[in-house]
Amino acid sequence: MKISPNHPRAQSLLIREKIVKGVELGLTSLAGLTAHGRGEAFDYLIDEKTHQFSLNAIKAAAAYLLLSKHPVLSINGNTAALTAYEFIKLAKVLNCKIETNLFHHSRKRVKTINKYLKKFDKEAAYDSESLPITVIPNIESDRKIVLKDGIAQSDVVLVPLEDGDRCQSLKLLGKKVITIDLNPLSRTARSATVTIIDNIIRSMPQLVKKVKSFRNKNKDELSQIIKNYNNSKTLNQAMKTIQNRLNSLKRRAK
Ligand code: PTJ
Repeated sequence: MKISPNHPRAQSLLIREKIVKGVELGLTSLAGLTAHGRGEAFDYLIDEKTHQFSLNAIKAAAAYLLLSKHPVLSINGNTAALTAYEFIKLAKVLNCKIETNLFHHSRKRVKTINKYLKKFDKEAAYDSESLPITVIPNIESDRKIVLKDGIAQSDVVLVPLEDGDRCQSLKLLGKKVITIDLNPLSRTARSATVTIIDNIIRSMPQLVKKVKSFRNKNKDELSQIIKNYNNSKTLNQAMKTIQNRLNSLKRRAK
């Protein structure tokens, strides 16, 4: 669909087109479209911008990723459609790999996503189809299937647009979990180590930039950034922002 740049919701419609394209390419599930709609609603509530609380979370996420001995970037159908290229860039800067892990699992979609990533960079993604797998406990969905040398071995995992139970299980396994989720009320947002409450379209490029700019910091400086970060505060600030926006919209409607 051709979207006029003069349309008042042009940016949002362009992002929507990326998700639709993701479905057409076989990257994104049909359920991914509704998940995107939920994200859009929350994006509207935070005024479709990156707030200071998200920038603080991005800083903490960059510090965790740089201090990690074995970071893994978990990609799904929605994140592949929206930010595959940023995933590749982040994997390159961190010298780590991307693991495809799906909620609505199908071997075909895993293959399609891996092939898509390999078009950008041959080395960026794990070869999920041929590597040994294992199962992480306490997860109902097929998200429990992970790579033995990938997520199973990781100490820090980036799991954006997650559905909830895997984040809690990964935490129970002692891993640090970084998520990007527009909904500060979601189970993932509430149980992650670091929650970036922002649209992945806006936050992934900023995360890549932050990791690049923090590369020269020493361990003590990175640890201090982590020490200064408080995820409950981030969630509360996001909810306060939503509350203020609703109040201001209410005043305008009078
Ligand atoms: O590709 P699959 O099979 O692994 O499935 C991926 C989805 C996203 C469909 C699956 O993980 C799922 O059902 O997720 P949920 O439970 O709908 O949660 C997704 C969360 O991401 C929700 O809290 C949304 O608000 C949020 N979200 C959606 N779009 C964006 C977003 N957050 C940031 N940026 C977005 N663009």
